[in-house]
Amino acid sequence: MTKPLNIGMIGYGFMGRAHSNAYRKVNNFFDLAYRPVLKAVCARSADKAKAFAEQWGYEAVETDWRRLVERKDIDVIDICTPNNTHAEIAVAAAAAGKMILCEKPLSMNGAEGQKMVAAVEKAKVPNMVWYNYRRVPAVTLAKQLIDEGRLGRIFHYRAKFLQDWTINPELPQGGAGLWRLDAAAAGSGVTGDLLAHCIDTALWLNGRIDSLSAMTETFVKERKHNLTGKVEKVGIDDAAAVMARFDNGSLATFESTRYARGHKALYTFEINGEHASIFWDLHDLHRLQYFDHRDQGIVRGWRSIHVSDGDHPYMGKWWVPGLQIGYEHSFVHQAADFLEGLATGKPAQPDFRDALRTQYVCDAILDSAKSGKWVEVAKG
Ligand code: SOE
Repeated sequence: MTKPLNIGMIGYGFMGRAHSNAYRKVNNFFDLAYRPVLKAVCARSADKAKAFAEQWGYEAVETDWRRLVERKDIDVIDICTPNNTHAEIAVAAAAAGKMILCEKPLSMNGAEGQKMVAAVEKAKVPNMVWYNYRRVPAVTLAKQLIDEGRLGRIFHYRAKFLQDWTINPELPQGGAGLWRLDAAAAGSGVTGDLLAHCIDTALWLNGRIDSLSAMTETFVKERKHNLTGKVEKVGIDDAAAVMARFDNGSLATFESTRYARGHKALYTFEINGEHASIFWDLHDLHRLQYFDHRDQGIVRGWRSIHVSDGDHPYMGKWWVPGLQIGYEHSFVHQAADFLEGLATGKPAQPDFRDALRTQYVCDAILDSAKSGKWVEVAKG
């Protein structure tokens, strides 16, 4: 018998769908002690909440997140709202004793993130941040290969996340769908939205980042604001380029932009070690490229590992060897790991404290870009 875990979802956008889909599928593929129940969805617009509830199978709707948080029949609050609302909701949910799953980035900045960490740790409620790319099987395999020591000493970490959807200067900022362009709602631009993914993966695979130097640029300086109807200054970073030093002595470069014409979501990373290198590309997400210098010379070369066999991470739970899965499954895996963590008492990562480390790196990037100086990353 699985134990029901009642979900209260706040928000109904892209991530509301990705998480709801994960809750619906997870028990079909993973044997778990807990089973998410889509109890209630909350949105300010009753019509939109109702339509979402109908489409995804939520039992009830709320239009005020405070009511949802106070409901006795809700076990987990899932925060899928714009970044500027994460902290207030999470602190209230923790005080009400709810488990919290929060969409990335954790918060607008490190200071806000600290309050969220303090709230969940004081309330001792399970918590997690949805950095889903860790759970793409090829990325999890990269972690396994690194942890097994196959790369040896690591020299370089190189990551990029490139998009092109904000090049049009007529695109407004603010409101549903476009809050990512509004600094008041998002906190930052590509740094918190895209680089945060690269940083989360990097910290997981290669450890702490000690210091960095960054530049950012806002290419379109003014955009009409959807909420005020006026042309307003754009406060987000449209592009960021970062040089960083890891605690293990390796060097990194990170780049992110929404102005790379032709790239829709090109997240790539390459890691070069003493013995071996790995490369991963979100557009080809089921493959891990691996080069091992210890191979016999005449056959040495880059191997393209199709991460779809039963002994690859997570893959034994899906179809048969050779048949691949995709983006949505990374959320199913993260939900499975969270539920597994509840059962075993070994919490799934990244929890709020772990995700705060990414926030500190984001803060350092924005500070360095502003000051033009090399900066130390806050420790935590
Ligand atoms: C932005 O376009 C975005 O949707 C991010 O917000 C997501 O976190 C990323 O995974 C894909 O791109």
